[in-house]
Amino acid sequence: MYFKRVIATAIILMLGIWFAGCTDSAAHENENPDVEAASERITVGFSQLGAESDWRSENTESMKATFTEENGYTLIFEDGQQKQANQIRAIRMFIQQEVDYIVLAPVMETGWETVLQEAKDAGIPVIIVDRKVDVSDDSLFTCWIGSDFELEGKKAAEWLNRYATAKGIAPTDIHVVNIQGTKGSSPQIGRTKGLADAARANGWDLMAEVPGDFTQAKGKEVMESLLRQYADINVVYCENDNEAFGAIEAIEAAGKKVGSDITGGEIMVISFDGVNREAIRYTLEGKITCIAECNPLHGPRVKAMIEALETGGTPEKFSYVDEGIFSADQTVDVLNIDGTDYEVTILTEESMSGDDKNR
Ligand code: GYE
Repeated sequence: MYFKRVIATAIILMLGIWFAGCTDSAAHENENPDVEAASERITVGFSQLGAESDWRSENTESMKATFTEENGYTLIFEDGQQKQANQIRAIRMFIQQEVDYIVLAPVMETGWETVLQEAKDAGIPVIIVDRKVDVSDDSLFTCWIGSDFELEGKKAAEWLNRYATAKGIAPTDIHVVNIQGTKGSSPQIGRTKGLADAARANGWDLMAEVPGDFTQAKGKEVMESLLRQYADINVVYCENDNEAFGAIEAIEAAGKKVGSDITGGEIMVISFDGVNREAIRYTLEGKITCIAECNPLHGPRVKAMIEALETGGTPEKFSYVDEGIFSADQTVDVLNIDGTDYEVTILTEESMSGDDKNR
């Protein structure tokens, strides 16, 4: 009996010591600064649409460089690989993980109602970045930051209009094809409209509009087939620089020349973005005649929105980034669009030398 009691007491004592050790180590864990910092960090789930272009790489980089642990964030990054279904899956995962904010760069405008409603029901604010979502109820997202894509398109088209007028080129002598971006995405919709409206207003021959998915490979493929179909193309309007790189390859492989002498047999390349060195180099060489800028550096802008929300503020529902237009050709120095003047930045070797940034 006694012996049994001694054993029981010993077991109880041992359990007691073990339990104390556990609580002790748990208490220590809470004192661990890393664990504490992690619980204080803001968790952001970012659904990026893919990695189709240089613009997209810069955009991803900007987000990753902003939402760092040093800045007080835990970033969960998901690449949608151009598929809306992947993005929807990522958002549902973020909801399950109970992130503090969801940031969505949507591949296309439509089809988001259900999943955004789910995020709203879970009480998670959603910030839309870059492209827009087309939803009937604006309360399904907190705010949006990006570019005015139609204005970009208007700038590029007005540049062509001013150039043609200055050179005495008749509108009917402009035979333009449009290599569009991803169908149904905001930049495609806006940039396509910018050109189509200008073609109608000015009387240009807009021969074809074909999607090139914002990639170099597709840009090349589309241009090859357009060159086979139409002999008199003298302007190609590419809805981003990567498509322009592909189109230039196709034009040169077909034995034709890219450049601004469109009544002398050259094919003028007009493009969008202007975010990497190659695009700027091509512009200085006259291979790309004009680029309407599209700025991808949204990380700090999204962070400012989150900071405002954290302190009880209300960011603007829609915030547009200011953007320019670049050319190495000096024919057009200013554009007027809807009553506002936009100066053309004339790129020169001198102005670009010593610029070791990506643009
Ligand atoms: O112009 C293009 C990219 O949505 C603004 O997507 C963005 C566009 C950009 O792939 O290069």
